[in-house]
Amino acid sequence: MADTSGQKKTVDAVVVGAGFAGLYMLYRLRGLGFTARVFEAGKGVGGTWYWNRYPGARCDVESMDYSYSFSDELQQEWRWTERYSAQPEILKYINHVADRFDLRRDITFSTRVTAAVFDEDDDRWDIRTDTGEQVSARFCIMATGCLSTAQVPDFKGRESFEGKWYHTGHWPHEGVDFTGQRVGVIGTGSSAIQSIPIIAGQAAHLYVFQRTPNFSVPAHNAPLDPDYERSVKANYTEFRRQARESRIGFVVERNDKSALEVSPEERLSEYEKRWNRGGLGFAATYTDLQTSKAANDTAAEYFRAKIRSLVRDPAIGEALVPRHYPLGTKRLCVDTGYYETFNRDNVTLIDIKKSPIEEITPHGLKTRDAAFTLDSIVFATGFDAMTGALMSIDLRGRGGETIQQKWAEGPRTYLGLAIAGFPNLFAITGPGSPSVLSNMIVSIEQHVDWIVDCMTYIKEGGFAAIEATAQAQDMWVEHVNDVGHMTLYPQANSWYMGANIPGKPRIFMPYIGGVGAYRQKCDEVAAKGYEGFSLR
Ligand code: N01
Repeated sequence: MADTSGQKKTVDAVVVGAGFAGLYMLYRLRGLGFTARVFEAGKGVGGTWYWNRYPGARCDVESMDYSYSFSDELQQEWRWTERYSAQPEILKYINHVADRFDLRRDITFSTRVTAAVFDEDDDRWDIRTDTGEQVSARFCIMATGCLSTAQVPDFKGRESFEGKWYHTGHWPHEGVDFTGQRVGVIGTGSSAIQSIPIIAGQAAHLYVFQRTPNFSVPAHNAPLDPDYERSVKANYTEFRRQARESRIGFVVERNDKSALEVSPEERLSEYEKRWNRGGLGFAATYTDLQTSKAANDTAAEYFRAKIRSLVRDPAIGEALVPRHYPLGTKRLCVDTGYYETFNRDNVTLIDIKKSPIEEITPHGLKTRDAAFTLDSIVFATGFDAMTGALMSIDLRGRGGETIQQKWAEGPRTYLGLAIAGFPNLFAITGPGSPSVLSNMIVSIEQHVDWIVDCMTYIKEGGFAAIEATAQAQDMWVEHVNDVGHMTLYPQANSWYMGANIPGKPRIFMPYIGGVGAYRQKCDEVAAKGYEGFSLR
C-alpha cells in the first residue's frame, strides 16, 4: 500500500463494512495479493451481529449451516453449542475469525464511509469517511448488509419522550434491564417476536403495539446434538456442496407434491411434522406454497388454528392471527414461546391497525382510543432493507450520477452485484440477488468468490475497468421481477417490497430464482468472459 506522507492513501480495494461479507472479502483479497482497506462504522466486527443485541436475538438458520465454509480447519475446530446460535455466540465466532486470520490490521473501526465518487480520468474510486480520511481505490466493494439501516418511524412527539427508547437494531452493548418497568414494543416482526417473550419476563408490564400480525413457527431450539455435529463435520464438504446448490442456501426436506394433491389428513400430518421439527423448513412442506394462493391457504389455516390453540383468550388469539397476506410472503418468523407470551397477565396486545398510534408523549404514547404510560419504548420497526445503506452514501458513478438518481424508481443491478454506470464497484448480496431469501453466509461466500475472480481477470487481462452494461442490467431486472411475480410475494406489504418505508418504490427486491440456479448463472457469465459487462 502506498501511503505517501499522510496524503490520500491508495489501495486496490476499499471494502465498506466488516460483517460476515466484509471479513471474508478482506481474507480473499489478501490471499490474492490485493491491497485492501476496510471501513466499519461499529467499534468491532460482526455487522448485523454487532448491532442487533436485543434480548433473544438468535439466528434462525441452524448453526451448522450458518457459518463460513472457506476454511476446513475453522469449520472443524469451531463448536456451536445450540441448534440455533444466539447473537453473543455468533459475535464470538466472527471475532474468532477476525483474530484467527489476523484481519483486524486492515480494518478501520468507528469510521463510516460517507462518499464514494468515481474518477473517470484514472478509473479509480475516491472514498471519504466521517473522520476525514480519503482513500483512492481501484475497486469499491460494498459489504454494507441488507438489513443495516434501522428505521425508527417518525411518530409525532417522538423527541418529547422522557423515558428511554431503543431500536432492536441498535441495542445498547451493555444490555438493558427492564425489571419493574412499563415497556412498549412497537412492531411484531422477527426482532420483536424474539425479544417479546424475554422482555415480558422482565418488565412489570409489556404493551405490544401490533400493526400486522405475523406467522411464526416454533424454533424448538436445543443444545446441539453431538451426534449430528459429528456427522456434519465428517461430511462437511458434501454438506456445503448441497447447501450451495440448494434453493435457499441450506438443505431442508423438500416435498415435490402440491399441497392440493394430497388428502387433508396427509396435509395435516405433514404440517404437524414440520411444526414439531420447527424452523424455516416449514415453508418447503409443499412445492406450491409460495406460488398458489389455494395451496398457501392450507398452510395459513393450519397456522391460524395453531395460534388460536396457543392463546387462552380467544379475542387475543384472533388479534394475533394473520389474515391479509399469504404465509411466508412477509418473512416467516421463528420463535420461542411467542404466542404463549400473550397468556401472561403482564402482557397487553394493542391492535394499532384498528387504533393507530397518534403520538409519542413525554410519558408514553397515545393511540386513537387510549393513552399508555411507558418507562421505555422498544422500536422493533425494522430496516430500510437492501437499499438503505447504499442510498445513505454519497455514491457517484460515471458522469457524476448518484445512486439516488439511478435508483429513484427502485434498485437496478446486474446480478445483484454490479450497477451500470458504477464501474469497478461491487455490492455483496445486493438487491437482485438471493441474499435475504437465503442463508446469507452461503450467498456472501458465493459473491465474494465471484468478485475476486472477476478482479483477478481484470488485473491479469490488463483492463482498467469493468462495468455492467445497461442492457444486461435491464434484462436482469426484468428477470428478477418476472420470477418474483410468479410467486405470491408481491401480495404482501413487506420490506422485501419496500413497503415498510413511506415513499419507497414498490419493487420485489431480492432474486427468488434459487441460490443454486443463481450461482450457475453467475458462473456462466464469468465463463463467457463476463458476459453483460463492458471491459475497458
Ligand atoms: O423488522 P420487520 P425486524 N407503525 O420489518 C412494524 C431479519 N431478522 O427487525 O408489518 C407501526 O420484519 C411492522 O409492521 P408492518 C429477518 O429477515 C432475522 O423484525 O409493516 N408499526 C413490523 O411488525 C427479518 O424479516 C432474524 O405492518 C410499524 C415491524 O414493525 C428482518 O431482519 C431476527 C411501523 C417491523 O418488522 C427484519 O426484521 C431478526 C410503524 N410506523 C430479524 N413501522 C433471525 O435470523 C414498522 N412497523 C432470527
